[in-house]
Amino acid sequence: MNAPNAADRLARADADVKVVRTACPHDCPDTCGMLVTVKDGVAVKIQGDPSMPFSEGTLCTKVSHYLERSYAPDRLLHPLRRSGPKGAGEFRRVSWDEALDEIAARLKALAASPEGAESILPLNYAGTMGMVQYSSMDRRFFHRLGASLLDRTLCSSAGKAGLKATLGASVGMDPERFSEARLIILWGANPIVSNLHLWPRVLEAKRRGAKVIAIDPYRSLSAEKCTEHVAPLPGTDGALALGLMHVLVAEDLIDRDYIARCTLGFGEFAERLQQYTPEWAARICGLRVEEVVQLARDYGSAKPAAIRLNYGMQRHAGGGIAARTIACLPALTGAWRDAAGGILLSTADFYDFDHAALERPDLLAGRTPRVINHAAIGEALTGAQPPVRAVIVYNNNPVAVCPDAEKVVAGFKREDLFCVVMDSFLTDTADYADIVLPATTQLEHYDVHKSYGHLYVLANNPAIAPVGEALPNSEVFRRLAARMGYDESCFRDSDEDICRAALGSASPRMQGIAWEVVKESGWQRLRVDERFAPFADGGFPTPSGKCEFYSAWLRDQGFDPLPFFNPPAESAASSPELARQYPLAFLSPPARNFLNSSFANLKRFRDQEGEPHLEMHRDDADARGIAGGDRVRVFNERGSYTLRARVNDKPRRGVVVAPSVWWRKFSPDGRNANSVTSQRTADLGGGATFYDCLVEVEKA
Ligand SMILES: Nc1nc2c(c(=O)[nH]1)N[C@H]1C(S)=C(S)[C@@H](COP(=O)(O)OP(=O)(O)OC[C@H]3O[C@@H](n4cnc5c(=O)[nH]c(N)nc54)[C@H](O)[C@@H]3O)O[C@H]1N2
Ligand SMILES: Nc1nc2c(c(=O)[nH]1)N[C@H]1C(S)=C(S)[C@@H](COP(=O)(O)OP(=O)(O)OC[C@H]3O[C@@H](n4cnc5c(=O)[nH]c(N)nc54)[C@H](O)[C@@H]3O)O[C@H]1N2
Ligand SMILES: [Mo]
Repeated sequence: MNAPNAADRLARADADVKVVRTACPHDCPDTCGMLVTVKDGVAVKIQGDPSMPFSEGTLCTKVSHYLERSYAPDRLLHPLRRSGPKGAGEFRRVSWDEALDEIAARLKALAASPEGAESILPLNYAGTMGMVQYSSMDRRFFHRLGASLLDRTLCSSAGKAGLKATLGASVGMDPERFSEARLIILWGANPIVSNLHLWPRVLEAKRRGAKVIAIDPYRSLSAEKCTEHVAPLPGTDGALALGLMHVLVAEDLIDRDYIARCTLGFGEFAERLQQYTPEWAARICGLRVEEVVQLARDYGSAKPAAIRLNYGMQRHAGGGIAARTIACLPALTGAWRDAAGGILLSTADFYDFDHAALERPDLLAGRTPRVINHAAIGEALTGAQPPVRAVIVYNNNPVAVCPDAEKVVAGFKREDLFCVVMDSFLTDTADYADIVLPATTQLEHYDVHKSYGHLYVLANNPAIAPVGEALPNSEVFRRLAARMGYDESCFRDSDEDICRAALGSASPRMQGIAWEVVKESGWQRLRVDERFAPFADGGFPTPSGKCEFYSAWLRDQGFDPLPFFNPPAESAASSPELARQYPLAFLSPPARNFLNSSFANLKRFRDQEGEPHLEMHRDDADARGIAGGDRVRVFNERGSYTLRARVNDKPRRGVVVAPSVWWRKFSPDGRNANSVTSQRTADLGGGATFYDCLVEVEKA
């Protein structure tokens, strides 16, 4: 049990005041523990739970104002029915019964039609990452219905598949050990913005003398504060890793004992590496040869060395193989031997939550519905056969966040598409809905959370009653299931039943972690050592149990079983013709004051971000007659949008950066970064390739 903490002290001090243990629901590796103070049924204060070891009582700039989100003046309070043209955002109030009766009738009719239930598509992602509201009653409902399945590829699936090839699963080093590392590489990672609670650990390591190196085409807020910044061309990280490994082997900076005991395929791999000289890597990456060699020597000689890889680098056509290649590094040098060494992209697969109990895929009863890729939803909504006739959108704002937005909008505009959007706000997507259903925020429902950036299970207790007539996703699907006549008992589970089911696995790491306990304490660490060094002696979750330089899993899918360089689809080297027309690489990474498109509707956060802006290198701006403060138009064959130029030399030459994701309706010309991004998918996992995107920029 956790020691008595601020929650208990506060509660004792004032008997009328209740302090509720909650968890941050957002799609962020930090999954913070939070305390919400409630007075007379109103949440009056939100703070980090000081007892929670990873987030240590601090919240980010966004979630420290979460109460403003829950009580926002533009919260949706009632179900709505469309009264104007699609996209106009004109609605009239209806009752829950009216809304749900109509949805059930439409779904029943589609399921009974010749096209069947596959004409229905759930569109949901990670607006909340709690198991109850993200993947439980909803999945059961759609499995029972036999709807099309959604492949959720918007964020991490290429990198996940890359890790699976090399390490066996989405597993990595414990972020709490970063403070003890002697060298830290922030590889396509900007923790000050997107992984805030790792940052104090990076600073602590730096204070103790560690070198901290950022690898990023953009001098991000974090890169600015590192000891060194290496800025490769976007999408060339795999080549950089191969060049580093060439030097490590050539200069014998490798751990032969670890390699012999804990890795597979070193002989063939070492032979392959011979061709990837530092000269070759430097040419591909647009770096100096000395930069590559020095980085290899730094990495090979500092012990322990920790790599924080983030998902930015895998949003490219070659992103999956790149992540797989980079993940080979710590096994080559034996960095895994130490708890403060290794690589961290995700910790998600250390959690053995019972997903089958949550999602009940058995309700498909042998049916195998088609699978639709979330990253190519524009294509699916405009061209799939048989057509998609109905979409149920929740935890997702596809019109703002999916690539090739003009195609996405064309899909959502279809008069014959029945569209339901469940959200707390009238998003860019909700404007196209036939029926809008008001959703609870994290203060108003139960949930249980894992994390992809630490090793704790967290509970979320409801702090306040739902605002207006809002309902949790789970309750909406419970009520819809009843209307559809689904009588399996799982459709009557309460939210707490679902939390219990999530934690029901018998796996050793889940021992002693039970809903009744975590609900009281707010958090519990997985059953792993305090100084968790997961692969100190191998034991990787791969088929061989070793770190796989040679992957039979990739070979069986028709890929090269050894690491290789898979170039981006849009770059001067890989598509010179295209690059002559559109010479600038366009990156649209997370804005500090938004969480994907969440929070971007609230004035406080928009004010903090200023306005949609494009950061440019002076040479690129000069060549186009652009000065800081000018309105500029970013365009390519897919679309265009306008924003304000900031000439600051933070992106490397040839790269432009537009912090995202702004809502279209809060942008100058009603469009955003995704007007230019593409639906092309990555080499592995069907992943989205938001940052593999060439554009031209001109003065507007
Ligand atoms: N404040 C805030 N926090 C967030 C989010 C947010 O929107 N706002 N989003 C959350 C989500 S959904 C996710 S997935 C996570 C992680 O989100 P990520 O998208 O990984 O974001 P960052 O960690 O900011 O890393 C992005 C960095 O990668 C760089 N980059 C882009 N392309 C390349 C490349 O080819 N090579 C290299 N080396 N670097 C490249 C960008 O310039 C940027 O600085 O963050 C989460 N946290
Ligand atoms: N150009 C560009 N596009 C990107 C990215 C980028 O870096 N650049 N990043 C990509 C990445 S990494 C990701 S993860 C995706 C994220 O894409 P999404 O998962 O769609 O994330 P959000 O934009 O935050 O939208 C989530 C929506 O869910 C709603 N929501 C939150 N909680 C609940 C709930 O309990 N119930 C219901 N019904 N709704 C809820 C929120 O109000 C919000 O409108 O975007 C991707 N798109
Ligand atoms: Mo993401």
